[in-house]
Amino acid sequence: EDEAFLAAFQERIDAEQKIEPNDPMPEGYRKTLIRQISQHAHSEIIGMQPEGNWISRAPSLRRKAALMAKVQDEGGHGLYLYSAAETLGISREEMYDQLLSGAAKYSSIFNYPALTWADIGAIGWLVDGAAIMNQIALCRCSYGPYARAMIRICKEESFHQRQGYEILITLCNGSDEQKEMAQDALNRFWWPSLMMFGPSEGQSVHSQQSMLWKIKRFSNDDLRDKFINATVPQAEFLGLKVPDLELKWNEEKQGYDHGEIDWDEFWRVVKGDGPCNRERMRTRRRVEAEGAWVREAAHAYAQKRADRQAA
Ligand code: FAQ
Repeated sequence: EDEAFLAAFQERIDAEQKIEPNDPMPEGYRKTLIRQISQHAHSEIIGMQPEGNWISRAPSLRRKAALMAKVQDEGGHGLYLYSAAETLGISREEMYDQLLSGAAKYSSIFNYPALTWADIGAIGWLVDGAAIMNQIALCRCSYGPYARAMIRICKEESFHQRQGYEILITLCNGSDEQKEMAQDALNRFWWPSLMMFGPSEGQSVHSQQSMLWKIKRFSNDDLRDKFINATVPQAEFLGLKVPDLELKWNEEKQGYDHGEIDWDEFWRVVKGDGPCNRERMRTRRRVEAEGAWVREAAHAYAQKRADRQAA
C-alpha cells in the first residue's frame, strides 16, 4: 500500500465520507473492522445465554414475553452484525470457527452468571446501558454497513435498558428482601459493566489507530466516564448504593471520580478464566453441533433449487 493511497483514504475519512464494501481500503482498516464487528456479533450471541436461562423462570407472563423478545433481539443483532462483517470478505463459517477455537473474543461481561431475577434487571439496566453508550458513538463509525446496523440496534437496546430498569424499580418498591436482591445484583454487576468499555488509555492497543480511522469516536475511558455520570443518578433514584467507596462528584470536571478498576480480574476473564467462560463455550459448541443438521438441510435445499434452475 503506497503512501499516496493511504493519504487519500485518510482524506476521505477526515471529510466524513462513509466507506462502503466495494471501496478500496487499507488492509489494516479491513482487519480492524472484521475483528471488532465479529467480536461484537459473538458478544450478542454468547450474551443470549445468561438471560436465556431465566426465560422459563420469569415471575409473570408479561415479564416472560418482554425477556423473550429481548433475547431474540440479541440473536437478531448477532446475525445483523455477522452480515455487516461478511461485507468485508470473511465468511460466517470462518467467524464461527474463530469463536469456537478461542481466536476471537467476546465481551467479558457475559462470563458472569445471572444468579437471581434481580440480575435480569441489572443486566438490562447496566449491561445494555453500557452497550448503548458505546454503540451510540458507533452509529457514526466511518464504515457504512456497521454504522447503519448500529442505528436499529441502539433503538432495540434502549427498550432492553428500560425493561431492565423497570424490573429494578419494581423490586426496589417491594419487600426488604426484594430490595436486597436488587442491591446484591448491583454489587455484582457494577464493576464488570465498567470493564465492558475495555482497558484504559495505555493498555488500549487499538484505540489510537481506530480513532484516526473514525471507527471509534471516543476513548474507552471517556465512554466509561459518560456511562458512570449517566448511571449514578439512576441508582440514587432506585435508592441503591453504587459499590464504590471512592465514587465522588467532582464539581470542577462536572463528573464523578471513581475507584480503580480491578484490571487483573478483567484480563483474567478476557483470557478465559472468568466464572462462566468454560460453560459459555461448552454451550456454544453443543448448540453448534446440535444445529448441524439444520445447516446441512438448508445447504441441500439450496443446492437442489440451484440444480433445478440450471436444468
Ligand atoms: N471484553 O485496544 P482495545 C452487547 C479486548 S454489548 C473482552 O481497547 P478495541 C449487547 C479487545 O478486543 C458488548 N475483550 O480494543 C448485549 C482487544 O483484544 P483483540 C459488545 C475486550 O477493539 C447486551 C484488547 O482487549 N459490544 O453485546 C474487552 O479498540 C446485553 C485491547 O482492547 C461491542 O463489542 C471486553 N470488555 O476496543 C447483548 C462493541 N474490551 O481484539 C446481550 C463494539 C477490550 O486485539 C445482553 N466494540 N477487549 O484480541 C468496541 O467498541 C471495541 O471493540 C471495544 C474495545 C471498546 C470493546
